[in-house]
Amino acid sequence: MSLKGPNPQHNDGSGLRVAIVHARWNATVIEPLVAGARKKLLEAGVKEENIVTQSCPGSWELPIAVQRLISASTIQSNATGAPSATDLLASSTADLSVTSTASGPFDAIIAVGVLIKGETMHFEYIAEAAVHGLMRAQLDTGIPVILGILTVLNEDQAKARAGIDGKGHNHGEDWGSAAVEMGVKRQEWA
Ligand code: DLZ
Repeated sequence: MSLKGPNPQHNDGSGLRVAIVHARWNATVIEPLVAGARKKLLEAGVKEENIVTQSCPGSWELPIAVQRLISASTIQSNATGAPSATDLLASSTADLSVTSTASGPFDAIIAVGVLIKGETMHFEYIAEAAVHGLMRAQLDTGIPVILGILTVLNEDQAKARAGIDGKGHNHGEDWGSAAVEMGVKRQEWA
């Protein structure tokens, strides 16, 4: 057992539906993080068609994207003929890249963003607001939202936390495992 890290448990994700919502800022770091999360979802048995991936401009937009995605998927699962999560998001959030059209409520959502500290106060404002917004989204809806926002001082730290160039550890993998565990627990605790 390691001193640091989540010490992941094995959970069966075959009955889960999971969304990954990622910001497009710092895309070279975002891409391996999303890939790491997807890898762990698939390894746990989550079906390809039950993984929905969406994007939004930056980390600031993650809370509203997560909230709309949850809300749209719940509406979709409650009303026959209602618009799908994908339809609602496409009309409400800018430039979303849809990689799956599966429908139904989500058991967990992974919000992925990379904030790199610059010379302005943007970093602090966005980080605090996004983290609070994601906490609010999960407590308001009861759908676990996995905090996949890296807050780092420079690009080297960002790369190390995404496992780029074989250095460090890809934190996206931990987020995928956390989503499976919390998705299973959400179903057990329903
Ligand atoms: C504006 C901005 C800055 C300076 N830095 C980042 C960043 O490091 N990571 C990130 O995800 N987004 C950043 N953004 C964009 C904001 O999150 C947001 O998309 C814009 O302010 C538009 O609302």
